[in-house]
Amino acid sequence: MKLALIGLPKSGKTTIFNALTRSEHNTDKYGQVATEANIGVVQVADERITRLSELYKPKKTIYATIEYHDYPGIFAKEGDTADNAMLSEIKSAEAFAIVLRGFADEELDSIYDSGDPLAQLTRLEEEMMLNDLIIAEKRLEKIELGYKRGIKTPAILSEDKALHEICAQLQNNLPLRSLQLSPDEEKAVRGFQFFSAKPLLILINCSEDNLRAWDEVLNKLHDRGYKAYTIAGKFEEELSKLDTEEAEMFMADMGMTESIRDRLTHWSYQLIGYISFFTVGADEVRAWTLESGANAVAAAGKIHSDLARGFIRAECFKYDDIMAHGSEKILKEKGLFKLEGKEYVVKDGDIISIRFNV
Ligand SMILES: Nc1nc2c(ncn2[C@@H]2O[C@H](COP(=O)(O)OP(=O)(O)O)[C@@H](O)[C@H]2O)c(=O)[nH]1
Ligand SMILES: [Mg+2]
Repeated sequence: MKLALIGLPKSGKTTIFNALTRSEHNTDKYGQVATEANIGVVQVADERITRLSELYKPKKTIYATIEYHDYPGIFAKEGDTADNAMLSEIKSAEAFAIVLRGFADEELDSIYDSGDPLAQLTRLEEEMMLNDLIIAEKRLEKIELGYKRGIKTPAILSEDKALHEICAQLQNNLPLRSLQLSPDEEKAVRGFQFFSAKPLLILINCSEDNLRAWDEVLNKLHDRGYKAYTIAGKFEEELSKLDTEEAEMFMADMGMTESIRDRLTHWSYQLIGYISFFTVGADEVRAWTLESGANAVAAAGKIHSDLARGFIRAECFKYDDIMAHGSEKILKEKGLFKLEGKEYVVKDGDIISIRFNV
């Protein structure tokens, strides 16, 4: 999964990125605004993979990963046009974590308007919607020109219809996230990767000693349909530099039960609606991510497109069952080893082997 950290300059994106990836990128308050993204890959801690690996003793054990992209601040000032190449790179992420500055800093207030996270969010959302609107309108103009030259296919008509709905939504100041398109329309405009259609995680970056002070703001955000959380970026960055035992002591003091890595993993899986399924064997025990509700063919496609194309059946058993009984042989005897067809909806914790023929 690719998750983009975005927000206004100096909101604490790199600080949080450092905490997540245990790196030491520059977070100097007076430093130049970065021009390139920092990229880091974080393993998704999953005890089930650890235990499956103990059972199967494979040559390789592969956890799922999240790729974090820490982008330079965008939309700092009204009418600010960020570099288009960077914007399209940002939009290729599966979801955004928007970092809002909640920590007090008068200097930053004076440069970037306001320390009010809700105001920051509004400005980011407005800029994203404006960006989407410009792209949609430009495309509509091109489609019109095409009509004059006789280019009118069913796909273009779907796109045209979708883009009109999209423009209407944006002109009403509503993000595309809340617009329901038909499957055909959705497909026709998928390639645009509209900003305001992406799943959003809101992180209010604040001081570790007033996390609760944000409850009311969080409630407001939840009421408006956002998934929003507080994060003490600087504190987390310092924690990430300690050894495990020391870090756990500090976390216990703060009543924190999970590391920032694990929290962000859960939040982003929840946000996108991801589940995990596993493949096991003597060569490799591996975790895969799948959209909740997806079927066995989609799962096969995650592993390799050949497996989806030549799909015959999925051999399937449950993580809990293999842990309870200890061997696939016993699962077969007990009828817990199933053969599933294309339409089978894969569940979190399924262990799958694809039979295929290409
Ligand atoms: N007090 C406080 N300062 C922070 C926090 N997070 C970041 N900062 C400071 O804010 C400035 C900008 O942080 P940085 O992570 O570089 O922001 P970015 O531009 O969004 O990547 C740096 O001086 C950080 O030390 C925080 O949680 N509390
Ligand atoms: Mg930065």
